[in-house]
Amino acid sequence: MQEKESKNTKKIVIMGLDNSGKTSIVLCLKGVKNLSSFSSIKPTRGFEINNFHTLGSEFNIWDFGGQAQFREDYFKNFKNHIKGASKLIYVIDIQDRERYDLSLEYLHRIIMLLIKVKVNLDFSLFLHKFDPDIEIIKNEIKEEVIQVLIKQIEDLIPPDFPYQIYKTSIYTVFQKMLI
Ligand SMILES: Nc1nc2c(ncn2[C@@H]2O[C@H](COP(=O)(O)OP(=O)(O)OP(=O)(O)O)[C@@H](O)[C@H]2O)c(=O)[nH]1
Ligand SMILES: [Mg+2]
Repeated sequence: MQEKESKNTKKIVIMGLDNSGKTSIVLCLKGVKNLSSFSSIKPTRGFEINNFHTLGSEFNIWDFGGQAQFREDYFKNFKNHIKGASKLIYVIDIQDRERYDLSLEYLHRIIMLLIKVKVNLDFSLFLHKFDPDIEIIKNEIKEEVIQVLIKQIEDLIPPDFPYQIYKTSIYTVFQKMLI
């Protein structure tokens, strides 16, 4: 889809590892409610721009597919990709414990580049797939696990870099719990 040029358009960038749920989040933000749209999502190849109108504003969401083959490319042209963005959402799949370290490494690279190119944007971290009853269904994802992850995030982000962390899930369409 083409990027719409407008003064009132807000550009939002969404990044994170493959399968973390970025495209599903974009569908939620667009107000898609029918479940079949969610089950037919395919891995995003490269980046896709979604335009939509909500709450009296026009949004362009740049959804950066997270597969390894694409991640390197984004860093080569990072400044252009984030140019004009007012918000960056970084998504971590909390159900994918084996890849927490890889996701934190990707997060760290993004933050270091944001600092280097001196862009001023609102940075949000979504601890995603935080489904209702997660502790019961996924026995291994206990609150301590999340607290350790949050501590690791806090340790890798420089203290003067502002950000917010939210717990999110598409099953609570679409709930953000500020921690
Ligand atoms: N349990 C659970 N699954 C989710 C949630 N959000 C997304 N998923 C599932 O996670 C899988 C990957 O979702 P996508 O939205 O395609 O992930 P992505 O981050 O866009 O992946 P790439 O395009 O490869 O970068 C799909 O099977 C979704 O149904 C959630 O909140 N909870
Ligand atoms: Mg995707």
